[in-house]
Amino acid sequence: MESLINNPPGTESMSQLITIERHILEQQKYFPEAHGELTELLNDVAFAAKLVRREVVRAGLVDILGFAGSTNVQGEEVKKLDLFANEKIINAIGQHGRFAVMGSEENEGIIIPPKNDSGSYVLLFDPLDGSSNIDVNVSVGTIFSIYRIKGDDPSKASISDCLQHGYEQVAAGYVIYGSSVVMVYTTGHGVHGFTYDPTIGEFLLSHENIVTPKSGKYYSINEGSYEQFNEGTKKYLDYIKKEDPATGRPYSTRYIGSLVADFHRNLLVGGVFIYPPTSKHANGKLRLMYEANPLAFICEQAGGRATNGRERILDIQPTELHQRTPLYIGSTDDVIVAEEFEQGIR
Ligand code: AHM
Ligand code: MG
Repeated sequence: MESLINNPPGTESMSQLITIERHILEQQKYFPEAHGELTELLNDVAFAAKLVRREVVRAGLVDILGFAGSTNVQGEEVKKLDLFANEKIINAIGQHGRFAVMGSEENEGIIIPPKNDSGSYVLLFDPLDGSSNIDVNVSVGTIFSIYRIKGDDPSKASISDCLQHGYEQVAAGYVIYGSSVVMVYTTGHGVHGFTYDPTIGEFLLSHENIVTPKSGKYYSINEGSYEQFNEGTKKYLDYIKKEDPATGRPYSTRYIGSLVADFHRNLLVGGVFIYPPTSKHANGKLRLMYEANPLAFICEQAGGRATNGRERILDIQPTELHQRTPLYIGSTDDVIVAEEFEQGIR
């Protein structure tokens, strides 16, 4: 498939414009048993992302039209953006009957869509990640993960269909609402990124077959929590800041506090993102099913590595929907070094 990357804007011919819908359709050849369902449901996700985008780019207008939780000039209740995104995604995706069961970071239990008797897939998602950045015009994102249901009767789908290993994902992706809006996805055949063109309302292929560097120069961690880190993490932070030209140290800190944005940057230019165990949160803060698993699938597909400091994220046996996990993710060599400190090997 031809890529847009080398063409200055405006010089591309129509044959070079590859929409996400067309790209997803092309990927269908890898799933002959799926009869186009996976294609349709990935397209549903891309559509829901457009709805969320429409609202995210108007976020600052809440001040004019009414604060979240208040009533706007039309007399409607103004929803917090993350709750709005959650509702949009559930409605936009749930109505087609392609998913038998869904789970959202914003909902305590599983969501059974109204027409779920024909869907053979499970959708798990974080509708708007990076909550502390939502109201201050800093990038936020949507993360999603897709599995097949375990049995063959969608109407019997239950929480056990949601609690599958990360390696059982059939697709995963994220949308970053940043200086431009980008959707990245994998179906296990490479990682592909699409930039939203608001003039035509389409996601266009902009990053084909993303391969993450083996090592980078960034480390991303909330160092404000230093006192809560264990000895391994503290030693790692001392190490990564030490001058050593042979290993490219010191690394630079980059931490936005929006996982999707931090992950996306490191995926493209290399580096490591760490949310370690802390004295307050022994399993870190991030959620296995909504954040770690989908990003781990993408990262591995791009040639990177994702663990909890000891074990591969995709091999962790989930026991609950909102389970948390420490996360070490990014360029393989950088993640291995961070793990060695965590394990006390260094
Ligand atoms: P959220 O789901 O409430 O938005 O929390 C997840 C976010 C991630 O995007 C980010 O990596 C992390 O929380 C930042 O947490 P902290 O403020 O502890 O560094
Ligand atoms: Mg989140």
